[in-house]
Amino acid sequence: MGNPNYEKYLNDPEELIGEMIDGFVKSHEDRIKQISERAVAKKEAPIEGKVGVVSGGGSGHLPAFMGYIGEGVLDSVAVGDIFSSPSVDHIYEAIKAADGGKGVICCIGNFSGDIMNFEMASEMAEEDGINVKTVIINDDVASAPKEKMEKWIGKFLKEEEAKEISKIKNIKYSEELIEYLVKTLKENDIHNIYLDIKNWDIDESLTESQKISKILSEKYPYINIININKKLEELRLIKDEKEIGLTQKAVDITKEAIENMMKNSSPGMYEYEIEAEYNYILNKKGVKTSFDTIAASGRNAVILHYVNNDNKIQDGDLILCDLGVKYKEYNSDITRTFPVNGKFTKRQKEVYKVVLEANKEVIKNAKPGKTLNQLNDIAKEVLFEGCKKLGLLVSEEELYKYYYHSVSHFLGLDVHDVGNKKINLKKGMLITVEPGLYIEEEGIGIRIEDDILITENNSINLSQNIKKEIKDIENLMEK
Ligand SMILES: [Mn+2]
Repeated sequence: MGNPNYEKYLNDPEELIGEMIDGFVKSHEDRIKQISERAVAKKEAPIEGKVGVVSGGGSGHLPAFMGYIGEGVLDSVAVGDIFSSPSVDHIYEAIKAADGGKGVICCIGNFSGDIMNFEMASEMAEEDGINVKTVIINDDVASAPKEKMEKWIGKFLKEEEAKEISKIKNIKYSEELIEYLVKTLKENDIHNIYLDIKNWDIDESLTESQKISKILSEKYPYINIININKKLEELRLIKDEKEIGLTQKAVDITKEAIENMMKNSSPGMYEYEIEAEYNYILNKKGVKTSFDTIAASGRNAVILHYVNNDNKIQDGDLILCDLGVKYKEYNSDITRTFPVNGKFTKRQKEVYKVVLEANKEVIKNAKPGKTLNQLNDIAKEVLFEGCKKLGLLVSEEELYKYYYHSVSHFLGLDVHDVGNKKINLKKGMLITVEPGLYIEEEGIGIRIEDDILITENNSINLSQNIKKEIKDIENLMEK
C-alpha cells in the first residue's frame, strides 16, 4: 500500500463507495444480533456497534475472515497484503460472504493473473445472483509510469484494463485504501475497527495493519481499534471441509513425488539429484514446495534442518526426506526415510521399527481432548523403551541425545500453523505426527511424519497411503 493520502480525502471527499452503503446500514441490526448470538454461544463478551475489518500483515488469514463474515460476525472486510495471489475459490468465498453481510470487498492482487481470478470468481458469483461491489488492486499496479519495471517483471495492470477484464465497475488502487476506509467509517458511524495485528518484535518494520492502526488512532481517536489476531488464530485452528480437501490434495501430490524419489534413487547419486526427482512431479503439477526440502543421507540426517542437499550418497545409507507441497495456500508436511539402495540393513530395520511404532502409537492417541504435549510424552515413552532394546540408553533422561524435537505441530495455511501445544485437540484440527531417532555415532537418522486430521472421536491419517512399512518401501524400490 502506498501513501494513504487521507488529507486529500478530508479536503475533497469523493463518492467512493456507492450502492453498497445502503445495504450495509440496513443489515446492521441483524448483524449485531447475530454477533451477539454467536458471542453468547462462544461465552464471549458481545461485540457492540458497527463493525469494520481491515487486515494486513498476517499470514493467510483471508479464509478466516471469510468464515467470520459468512457467519455474520463481521460486516465488512478489507484485506491487504495477505495473498499476493488469491485463488478463484477464495475470491468467490469472499464475494459470497460479503454479499451476506452487504459489506465491502477489497481484495488486493498483483498482476493480471490475479485479476483473471477475480473475473472467474465474479462470474461464478453473478451466476449465483450475487453482485460484486468493489475490488482494490495493489498499488504495484498504480498510475505511475512503470515501463522500466515492466521490462523486468511483466506488464502492470492499469485500472481501466482491470475493469475491462474483470467486469467489476468499482476498481481502486490500494493506495486509496485508507481514504476509502475513512469515508466508510464516517458515513456509517462505525466505531470499532478490527485489525489483524500480530505481535512483532520491536525492531521489525510496521505491517500494513499497524500502519493503518497508527493513522486511524491519530486522526480518529474516537475509533476503537481492536486486535482480532487471536480470534483469527482460533478460527484458523479448525479447518472446514474445503480446507481439508485442499490439504488432502497437497498430501496426494506429495505421495506421488515421494514414490518417484524412492523408485529413482540409487547409491552414488547426490542428495540434490534425489530432491530433483521430487521436484520433477511438483513442477509437472505446477505446484511449489511448502518449505525447503530436506534430503539428508547418512550422518546428515541427524541435523534437523539440513537443506544443503549436496552430499554424495553412499551405498548402504539411509536418506531422510522431509518435504511438502503447497496447494492453493494449504500445506502438506511429510517425512519418509528409506535406504538409497532399496534394502534396509538389519540395524536400520531395528531402529526404523522403533520410530514406526512411536509414529503409530501417537497417531492412535491423536484424538479430541489430547494435547500436543501429551502426544509428545507418548512418543518419548515408546522411543525410550525402543532405545533400551537397541542398547542405546539406560535412563529416560538421556533420551534427548537421540530425540531432540517434539512430535507434533499444527498444520494449515502455515506449515507450522498457529496454535499452542497445551490446547485440547478438537474436531477439524490438523496436526503432524513426526517422531524420530538420530544416532550420530551410527550415521542413522530416521523420522517418519504423517499429517493427521482430528475427527469427532478419533483421527484420520491423510497420508496413510504414503508407504512407510519396511516391506512396502523395499517392494516399491525393487529394481
Ligand atoms: Mn513437520
